[in-house]
Amino acid sequence: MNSREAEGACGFHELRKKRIQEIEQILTGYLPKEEGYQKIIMEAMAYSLMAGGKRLRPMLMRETYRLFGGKGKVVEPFMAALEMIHTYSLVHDDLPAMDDDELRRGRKTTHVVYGEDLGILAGDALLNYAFETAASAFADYPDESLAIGKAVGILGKKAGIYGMLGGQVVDVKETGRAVDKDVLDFIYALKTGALLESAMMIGAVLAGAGEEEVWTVEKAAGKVGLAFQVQDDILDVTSTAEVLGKPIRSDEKNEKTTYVTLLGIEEAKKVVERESFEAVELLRGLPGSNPYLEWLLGELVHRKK
Ligand code: GRG
Repeated sequence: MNSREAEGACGFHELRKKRIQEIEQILTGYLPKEEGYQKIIMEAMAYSLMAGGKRLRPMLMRETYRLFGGKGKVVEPFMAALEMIHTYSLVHDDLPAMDDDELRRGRKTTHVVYGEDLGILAGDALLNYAFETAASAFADYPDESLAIGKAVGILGKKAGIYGMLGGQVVDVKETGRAVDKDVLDFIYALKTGALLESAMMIGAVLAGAGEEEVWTVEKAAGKVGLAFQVQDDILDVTSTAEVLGKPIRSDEKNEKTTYVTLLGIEEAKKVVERESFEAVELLRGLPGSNPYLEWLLGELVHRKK
């Protein structure tokens, strides 16, 4: 990296912090009021949603929206909705019936704080409220209802049985058994890739991108998803719980096949580099440009948490 690139990267690091703060303000604004007899569920939703995290999905959504020239606020309810869905998946994944983890985003997991019953309900509440939040865009941005309808469809499909949920089903069913690379790729594409695809596709759709452009974005985001998950596999064996804010060696504990167990760390690193590079190349073929988005995708290759 030369000095000019280093200066630019430093600026991007600062910009990333600012963007995370902006996203957290948006999330706070869309959380339900903590009131009524059921108040505890709103508290549990806020506890899990506002626990930190990289805010990658809403960030990718807004940067893709900007890539296609989007300038409005219609993307904001979708940024919040997607982070709610992502958080619900983490809350449920940590439950005793799934990975049974006590640490997430550097804090006690939701079921540890609120009990298993409310942990389940907090995940359900976040999923349901995500769609209430996304649907609120119809009333708030009536002139953009066609794109909003498409975005809601993408959100539902990519979170559901043809997306994250479907991937999690195969993951759970295959836990404790060795799987081949085709099945592993299926799990990764759905469990991890689908939400990242929805982030970037929704950003594109809301900014008015055409069908072919949205398809290119989906393909690029699929590569980001694979790179992201393989890096997750690598960090699970190379990092620490303090840095990750969640337990390490969880794949070994859960007897899961990963890219590291199949290919070894060095080959897995090459996959991360290759997929990220190809994702950026695909985005560069699109009409607009967003240097911060390109930098962010590069950062994911070298991420430490
Ligand atoms: C329970 C339906 C259901 C799905 C669970 C997402 C998921 C499926 C499980 C979480 C565990 C896991 C390793 C998922 C793969 C995707 C992934 C690496 C999620 C963590 O995302 P980050 O790193 O988390 O963006 P933060 O906390 O930064 O938001």
